[in-house]
Amino acid sequence: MREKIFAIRAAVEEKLTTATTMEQLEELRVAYLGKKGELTSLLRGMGALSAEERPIMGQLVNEVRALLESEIQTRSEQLKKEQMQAQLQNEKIDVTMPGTRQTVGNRHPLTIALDEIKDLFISMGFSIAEGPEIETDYYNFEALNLPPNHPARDTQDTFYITDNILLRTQTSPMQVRVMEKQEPPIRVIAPGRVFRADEVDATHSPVFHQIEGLVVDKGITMGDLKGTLDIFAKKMFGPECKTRFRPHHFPFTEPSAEMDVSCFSCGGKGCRVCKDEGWIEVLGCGMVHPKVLQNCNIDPEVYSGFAFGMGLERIVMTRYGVTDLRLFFENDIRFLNQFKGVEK
Ligand code: 2U9
Repeated sequence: MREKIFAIRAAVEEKLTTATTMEQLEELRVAYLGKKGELTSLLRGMGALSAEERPIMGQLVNEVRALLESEIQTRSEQLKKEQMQAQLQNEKIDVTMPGTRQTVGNRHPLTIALDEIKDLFISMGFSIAEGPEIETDYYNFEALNLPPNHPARDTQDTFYITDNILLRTQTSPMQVRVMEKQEPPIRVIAPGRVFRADEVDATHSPVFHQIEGLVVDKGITMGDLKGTLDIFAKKMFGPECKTRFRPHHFPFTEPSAEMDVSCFSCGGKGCRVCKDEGWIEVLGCGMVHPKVLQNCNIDPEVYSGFAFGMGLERIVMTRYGVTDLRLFFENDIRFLNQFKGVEK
C-alpha cells in the first residue's frame, strides 16, 4: 500500500512538470485526486488492512493528497503567470505608430443642389410632391394638353411599357395628381427622375432629374411667376444675377417663356461660360393652360396659375462649370470629391 501511495505521488509530480495548460492540470487532478481518482480509490481498499495499519495509511494518503493539491495549485499559478506574460507580449501595441485616416464622404452634387432648391421653395410656402416614375399616357401627356398624335410627343422619345403605360418623361403628372386631389390654393414642387429614350452624350442621358413647380390660386399672374423665379435665380447664381424671359411655346402653358440668367462668370459682358451671349438659359415656364386646369376640375374662370420646369443636372452644370453630364452618373470619386466644400 505504502509503495502504491508513493508511486502515485511520483507519477503526479512527473506529469506536473510536463503539463503546459490549465486543462491538462485539471485532467491530472481529476485522474488522481478526483472522486474516482487513483488516490481516492486507495482509501476504499483500506478495509483489507489490519486495524493498526489502517489509521497510519489513512493519514499517509491524506498527507500525500494535501501535498499534491498544493503542488498542483503552485503549478497552476505558475502557468497562469506564463500565459499572462505571453498574452502581454502578443498584444503589445506601438502607440507611436501612425493611425488609419478615416475619410469623411460628401453628398452627391445633385443631392446638394436639390436639397437647397427644396429648402428655398419650402421657405416660400411650397410643399414637395413625389410620385410614381411609371405613369399612364393620360397623366404624362393627355391631361397636360398633349392629345394622341400631338407633334410635341415626338420630341420626347418615350420609353413605353405598353401602349398606355410608360416611364414618365417629365414630373408634371405629379402636379396633375395634386390638382385632382387638392383645391387651390396650390403651391407645390415636384422633383424626381424622368426618362427619355436619348442616346448618351455630354448633354443627354436616358435618365435625368427634373424639378417642376406649380402655383394655382385666384389672381395669379405672370408677375408672380417672374418674382418667384427671380428669387430662385438669385439664390442659385448669386444676388447680382438678373433674369430675362423670352417668349416660347409649351402645350401645357399659355403664354410660355424660357428664363435666362445673366452670366455669373462675366456679369453679362460675354465670355466662354455664356458662349459670348451674356445670358444662360436655365428653365421653361408659363401660365398654366386653361385646358390643363379644366382637365383637373379647376375652373379657369375663377383660378389661374403658373408653372415652371427645369433639369437639375443642367442647373448644377451651369452653376459649377461641369461640362459633361455623364460625370453625375459614373460615380468617379475624383469628380464627387470636388463637391466637398460646397455644402452649406
Ligand atoms: C402642370 C402644368 C404645367 C411645367 C413646365 C417647362 C415649362 C419646361 C423643361 C425644362 C428642361 C423640361 O427638364 S427639361 O427638359 N420644362 O420647360 N415645364 S412649363 O409645366 C407644367 C407642369 C405641370 C400641371
